[in-house]
Amino acid sequence: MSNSTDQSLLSKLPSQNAEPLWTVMHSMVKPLPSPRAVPSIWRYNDIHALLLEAGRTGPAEKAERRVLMLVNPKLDAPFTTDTLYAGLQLINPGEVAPAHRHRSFAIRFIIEGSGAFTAVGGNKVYMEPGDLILTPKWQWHDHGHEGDAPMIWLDGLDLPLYHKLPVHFAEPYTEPSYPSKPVVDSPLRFPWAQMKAKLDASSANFSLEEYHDVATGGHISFTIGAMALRISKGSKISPKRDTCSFIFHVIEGHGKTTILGNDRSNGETVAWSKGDTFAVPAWNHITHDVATSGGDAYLFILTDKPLLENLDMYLLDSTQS
Ligand code: 1HN
Repeated sequence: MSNSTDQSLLSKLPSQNAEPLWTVMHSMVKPLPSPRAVPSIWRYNDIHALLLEAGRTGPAEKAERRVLMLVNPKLDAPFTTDTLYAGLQLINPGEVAPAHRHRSFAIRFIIEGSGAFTAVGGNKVYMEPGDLILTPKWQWHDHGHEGDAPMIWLDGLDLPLYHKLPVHFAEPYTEPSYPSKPVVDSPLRFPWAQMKAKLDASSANFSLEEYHDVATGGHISFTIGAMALRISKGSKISPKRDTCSFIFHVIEGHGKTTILGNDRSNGETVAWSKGDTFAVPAWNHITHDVATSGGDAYLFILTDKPLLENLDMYLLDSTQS
């Protein structure tokens, strides 16, 4: 087609709400996975101080949830990675974070404090540091605190997905708390002692365990998965890259992670210690390196692997040596 015929054709398209694919094909269909998120770390020391400051200014119900969102520097809230949201939430003794339910799936990984509970679907589950607690979609949930010091946890949700799939919504409950009864063993609570024992049962230089849905034995949700990783002191591990993005939260220990982009050129090394949270976008090469001094490192990991598997978009880079 000559240039002038092309121009003539192009000029007729807008009125038909049509556009040529051939001028944009290469930017629309990229040669490699192309996450928009970049590697990023949120240091607990810094965010913790800001969260405590937020905790000194007014009750939780004022703002519904007292959360500092961990926002990827290349994206807007609620994107921590392209698919995952994380935030740090604080509740003070005596406060109630009022009951609501939403179409997104949520997890909480407890960082510090004691005496607070989350009530999910009528079951009141007390939270202890290291616990993973699930809030399946559309379950009424509220948080309360019967202890005497601020309680802090990491929230993880699949919220970013619903920017491109805008069918997500939330409903408030008519009362601040949904009627609930305390439960000791909940299928929604995964105590740290149990997970740590599984990780420690291996004598290899690392061990990785997924949290499984108690009823199905599969992933904890259709969208979000959770794992825990132990890396022995003095060990360096380089898992193969895949199409998943990850949020790592340091439970114990210290080390550093090198995160390299598609072509291994735009690398970044983040040094981490207890309480820090860092984001790794899809298709990045990573190496975790745990110092010889100190103990083994324990990391909690949030991933979008279930989502990618359900979409048949999970791919492991088999070319990596
Ligand atoms: C939510 O319901 C909670 O229940 C925390 O604690 C964070 C972020 C976005 C949407 C809903 C909670 C949230 C959230």
